[in-house]
Amino acid sequence: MFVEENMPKVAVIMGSQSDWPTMQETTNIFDDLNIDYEVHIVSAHRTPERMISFAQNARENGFGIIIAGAGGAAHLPGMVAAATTLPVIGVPIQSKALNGMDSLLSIVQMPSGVPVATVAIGTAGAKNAAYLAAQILGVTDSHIAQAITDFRKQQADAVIESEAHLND
Ligand code: RP5
Repeated sequence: MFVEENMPKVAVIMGSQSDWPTMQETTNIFDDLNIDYEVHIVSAHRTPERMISFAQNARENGFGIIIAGAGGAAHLPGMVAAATTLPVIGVPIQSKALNGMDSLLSIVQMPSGVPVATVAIGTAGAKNAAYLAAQILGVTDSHIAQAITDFRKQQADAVIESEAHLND
């Protein structure tokens, strides 16, 4: 894997092991793009001290961006954002009871001054969290910027290809 010198890692954190099937969509993309990351389970409600400690030490531990997935009363992304000035991307997990609307509203409606970049509910959001983080890193890392450009081209080509099959 090519990792640029001093390139910050991305933290992929989630409130519960049950969030992992969704958040694995994020790490799959980082694997494809050769982006360095760590995964941690950090619960806002069950391990609050661990959450604050993680957020407060994230920068000195080499992280540049935090992606936080949580469901239901999804307080993790907002509380982590409150305890760090690193950019935080929030992924609303698709909950069983309310289909993720609870997660979305818990994450998105932050008070001014403490932003969380909130993506879509569920797997689309988990994937877009990875692409958004990559695009942020791509501002200063030309290899990652090129990898995103290549991905966008493949994606566009796949659309054209899918249309061609309709006329077979
Ligand atoms: C949140 O509560 C987690 O992010 C998870 O989405 C939700 C349910 O957690 P479990 O009861 O499945 O551990 O903290």
